[in-house]
Amino acid sequence: MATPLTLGIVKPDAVETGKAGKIIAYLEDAGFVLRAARLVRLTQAEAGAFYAVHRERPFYSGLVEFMTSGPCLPMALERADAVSHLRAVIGATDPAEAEAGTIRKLYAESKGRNAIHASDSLENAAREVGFFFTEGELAGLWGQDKRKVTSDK
Ligand code: FUP
Repeated sequence: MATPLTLGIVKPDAVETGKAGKIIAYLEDAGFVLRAARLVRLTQAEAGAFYAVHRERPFYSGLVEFMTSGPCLPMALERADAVSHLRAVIGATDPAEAEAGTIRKLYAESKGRNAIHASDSLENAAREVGFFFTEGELAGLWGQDKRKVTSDK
């Protein structure tokens, strides 16, 4: 069975303040392999569609505005238990409530500008990885040489 993928996004606040490299290093140290990644500037339509599940929430328009305010870095991340493990290492939505040592505690500014997105279920991970990356990219970047993933780095 294929090792599971999840979607992480280094959000515009973290890219703008030069924390993208630190966040990628954190993720690699936590055992994630970058299967695909790209710096993108989301349009209003793209950010709105990505976060459509939140469209009735009061923070939705601010969220879309923030996510389109500068480049962000979507990443297809591979690891055993990828979805649950990425959720664990990013920490709570609000960095004030995030556990010490989590990405949001280390790098997020606020609940709205919180450095990183992570898919919250296997179903959403599949949808969100597909939102940014094609099957061809995911397979073709690594080809036959894709190194084995270790789960407990
Ligand atoms: P999370 O899964 O931790 O990213 O949190 P949610 O899916 O609940 O929310 C998605 C994004 O909406 C958060 F990352 C930040 C933003 N948000 C707010 O700005 N205010 C809120 O009260 C809740 C979420």
